Amino acid sequence: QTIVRLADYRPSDYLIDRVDLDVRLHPTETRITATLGLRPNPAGEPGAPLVLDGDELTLVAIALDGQPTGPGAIEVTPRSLTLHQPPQRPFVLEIETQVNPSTNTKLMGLYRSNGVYCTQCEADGFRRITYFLDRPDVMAVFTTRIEGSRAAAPVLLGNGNPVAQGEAGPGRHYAIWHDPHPKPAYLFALVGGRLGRVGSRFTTMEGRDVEIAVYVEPGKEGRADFALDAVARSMAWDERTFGRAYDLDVFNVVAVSDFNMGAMENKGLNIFNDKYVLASPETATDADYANIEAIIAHEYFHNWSGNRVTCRDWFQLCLKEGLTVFRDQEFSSDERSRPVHRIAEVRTLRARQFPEDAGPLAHPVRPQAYREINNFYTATVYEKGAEIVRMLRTLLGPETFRAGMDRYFTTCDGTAATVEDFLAAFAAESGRDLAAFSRWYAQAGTPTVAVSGTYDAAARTYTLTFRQSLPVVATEAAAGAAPQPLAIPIALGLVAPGGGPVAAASERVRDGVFVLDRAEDALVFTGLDAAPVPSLFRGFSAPVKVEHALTRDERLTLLAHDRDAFNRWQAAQSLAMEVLVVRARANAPLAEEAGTEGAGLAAALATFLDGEALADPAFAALVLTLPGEQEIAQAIGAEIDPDAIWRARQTLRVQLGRDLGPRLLALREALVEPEGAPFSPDAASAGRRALRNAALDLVTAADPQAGTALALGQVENAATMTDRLAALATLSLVPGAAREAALARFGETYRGEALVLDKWFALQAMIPEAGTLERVRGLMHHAAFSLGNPNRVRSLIASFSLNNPTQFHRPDGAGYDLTAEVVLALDGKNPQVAARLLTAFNTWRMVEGGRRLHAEAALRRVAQAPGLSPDVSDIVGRSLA
Ligand code: HT7
Ligand code: ZN
Repeated sequence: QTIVRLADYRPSDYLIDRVDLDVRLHPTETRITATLGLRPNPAGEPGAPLVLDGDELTLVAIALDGQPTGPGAIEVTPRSLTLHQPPQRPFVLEIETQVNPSTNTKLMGLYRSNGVYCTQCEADGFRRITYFLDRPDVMAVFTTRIEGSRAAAPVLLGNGNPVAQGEAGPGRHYAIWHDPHPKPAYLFALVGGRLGRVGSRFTTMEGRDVEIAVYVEPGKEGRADFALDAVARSMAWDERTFGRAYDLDVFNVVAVSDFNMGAMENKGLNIFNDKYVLASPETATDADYANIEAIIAHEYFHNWSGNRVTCRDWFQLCLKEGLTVFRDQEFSSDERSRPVHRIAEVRTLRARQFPEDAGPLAHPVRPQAYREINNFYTATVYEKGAEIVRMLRTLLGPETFRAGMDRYFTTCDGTAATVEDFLAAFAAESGRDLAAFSRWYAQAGTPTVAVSGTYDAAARTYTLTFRQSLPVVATEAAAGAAPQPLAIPIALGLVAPGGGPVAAASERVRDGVFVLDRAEDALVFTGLDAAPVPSLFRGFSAPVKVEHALTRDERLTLLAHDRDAFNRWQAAQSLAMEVLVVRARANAPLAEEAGTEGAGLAAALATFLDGEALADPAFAALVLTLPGEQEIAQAIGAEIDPDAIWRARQTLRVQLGRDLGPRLLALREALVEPEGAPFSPDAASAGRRALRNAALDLVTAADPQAGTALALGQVENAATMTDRLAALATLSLVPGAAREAALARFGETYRGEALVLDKWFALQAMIPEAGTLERVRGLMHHAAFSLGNPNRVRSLIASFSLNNPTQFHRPDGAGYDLTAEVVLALDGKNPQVAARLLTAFNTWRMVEGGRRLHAEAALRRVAQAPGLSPDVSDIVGRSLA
């Protein structure tokens, strides 16, 4: 397996300006004729051979400028087609290939999902359709003729605008699509199948009348309306917020049930995992609605951040993904509740990206080397990449940031850009030197900022000292070079001990932001009559770990009085974390109370709930949610015992449930939806459901019997899938006949609903009990389960391996064995999904010795298996390095 290095980038020797594709769809023998308009690249090496990429293709015919190629002129290997002496002027290559969409289980290139022909070309799937210069800096204007059976594929969709359609012989028809915007091959797509449609129109700010449509499995059109509406809202938001308008006459979204990721931003033809399109109150939870809205927005926003301005090479992936995640987060914050959304973002970052940054798969947001690019669609590139863009806005302020974005879009429109191009736009707009800031892209690992505060009563000053330390991370490209200080924006404020803001000044704080851009620095506030309570990293202004020894009272002050909602939530989390870490480190037994600290937290939460739970139920639900097991593990750092963590968390849940019980029950009553009230997936309604269900969960932890009765009633009578599933999840934690009967009934009720059964699989796979492993093995034989469908694998297996720490890390190693077994069974079918599952071992070096030995043995078994895919071989190699 070769290593690709950023430092080795050089432009392509040839360019492709125009591609005419003629695709004759057939279940097993699809023929593709590609007519490529090529020319030597002035920036390339003159006279170099033309090497086109290919993968699992059958070459049928090839012609150069209309003539057959002479003997020895071309050379075909399994992964390439080389033309040894290409003309040094513009020329045309016509290539006919054949592929089999029905046996394409990798779900890359052209494949069939439920009988629907569809494509996935990012990152390198187009080479599985035809031989091509399959790299993002080769951009062409595509015209696609798609021909198929009228019965099997009445709907034929391509990129761009439709230009013609008609008969193509007995029982066959065709459609021609033309995309005027030059694009890299990874943005190519086509769809052919029997599909239902919902549609609407949107008039852009430039006056373009756009036809929007969402295509789904026939009969499920009623579940596509929310997604359709989300498209129109996304279009309007991008115009309002970034001045970006849509640029084609049609925008199509197609939902398919077999998809390796969430969705794909193909130009004018977004293809989605149906999980992120289909929604009805009876089948989708509030979280599903929020995800659908966010992913629809994300893919739509790529039309500018990714498609109009694309990436020069795959090292620049964060340029489109980090920026687009930032844009979709902003959209969701505007459409929903900003603080609640920010907390959700940070929880994801801490649960997924921080562990990645601390483990063997750590890499910079812009990696410097890779073996398999498909393994770099990571939380680091996406989520930390988004945090970098957010920090840029915090550093520069919203106006300059917006001006920088405008400059970036304008100057880079139609190009394949780099991170340097992106930063240059902001440097030019702000006049700032962004050198220290740019290190965020290059240095892996989560920085720690240690803070201490001292009050000098005589001088009436308060001094905050900050010290940043950066982990030394050895990556594929570098053996762990000494990291350089980063520019870290610290949004901060001071709170008076009894609440209220403190009017103290420091000239180094501008618009509430102090920039720490050296290893150590101090900030002096003057004119203070008493020691304030510092509120630091407001809104989580930088993706760092903060070491700041606040007292319990100071944290309680922030929880009660800080004007920054994120830090109020953070204060409650920190109070809980202290209790959890102490108990887990001490390997404390399961108990009914977590000592005086636990009681103190319960008392603080009681005051908080009394004061404002009903004013903002979504926020209150988050305040009541304890840090997750992964996050507690990160806080402990080494020699982790996942069972001790679970016991610590469970003990605190029991105590909160007991101490807050009457309040929680009263809140449940107060938040009941009036009978017959119409369903709304909006943030306020979802927040009320979230608090009711958080209350149910804690009440049940403290009193399983009473909680079971409540939960059983809710499972039976719930009006929404949110409430039904939440009650079932609560029940799933109480062993016994009631749980088993409820699970069985749910499974039976939703027998024909694959996406609902996925929730049922996931919930069972996450039960923190020794019997879960056998339960999962049993469910692998369920009629609805299939290793061939990524959603099923993610629901059942990945939920177990990634979201059930006590059972994945079973002391006997059986959780590791199951995961390794599935990875190997899956690798031959779908290497991308297999490799992603294997990342569950990311934390293996952090667990205590006995488990560590088992994990290492399982990883070595995977490593030694014959015929591993590059995907799995890359992950296992880095995990063991
Ligand atoms: N840009 C898309 C990434 C993607 C993908 C990558 C590898 C293999 C399959 C894939 N499907 C989609 C999705 C996005 O981030 O918008
Ligand atoms: Zn994306």
